Amino acid sequence: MDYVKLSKEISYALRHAPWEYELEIDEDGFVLIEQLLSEINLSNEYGKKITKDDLLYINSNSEKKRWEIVDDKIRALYGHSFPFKIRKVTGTPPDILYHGTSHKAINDILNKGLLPMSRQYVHMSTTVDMAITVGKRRDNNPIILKINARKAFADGLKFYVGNEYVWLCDFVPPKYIEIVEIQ
Ligand code: HQG
Repeated sequence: MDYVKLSKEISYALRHAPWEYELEIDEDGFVLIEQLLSEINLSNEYGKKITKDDLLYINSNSEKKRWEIVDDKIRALYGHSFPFKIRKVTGTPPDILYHGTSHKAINDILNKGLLPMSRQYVHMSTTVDMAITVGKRRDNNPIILKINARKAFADGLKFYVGNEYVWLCDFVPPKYIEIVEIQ
């Protein structure tokens, strides 16, 4: 059973293309597990019928908590790109957040700020290590940015809760961003 492949397919459906799976998605990003599974199981791609237990297994064994499963519903906690912007809960962020990015993007980010690009929100990490992991998806030697979330929040910027390690913003202006020198 290829759980990595299944995990990617579920995240793809919940974050990027609910319509491809004929999912009704509510404004908080939730869909009915039954609806999702009946679409996933149409293809028989995984050699067995996928059940809610498979989703619970993936979510509890992943180092990143990508989804939230509540009763008969599931949603992605971050990463969305479809045009209808889902409602996220605002919160008080940690004083400092981090963002791992590429050498290619750094000048634009320092000039224009962090933009959501193809996603609904800008994603930030609570730890340098996680920001390094995120940044390595785009650059072998990523640049790590430190976000002065305390100041930005005090100035009225909204922060939204992703999960324990991920915070979201609509946009982060350059004045709250500085490069972290990694030893
Ligand atoms: C960059 C994955 C130019 C930004 C990850 C990033 C994360 C700019 C890229 C989550 C820019 C967007 C999200 C600007 C930002 N000019 N480039 N003004 N502002 N950028 O993938 O944060 O494993 O949409 O630095 O691990 O990299 O899938 O966002 O390089 O948690 O669960 O534009 O997705 O999670 O890239 O990653 P992304 P991200 P999963």
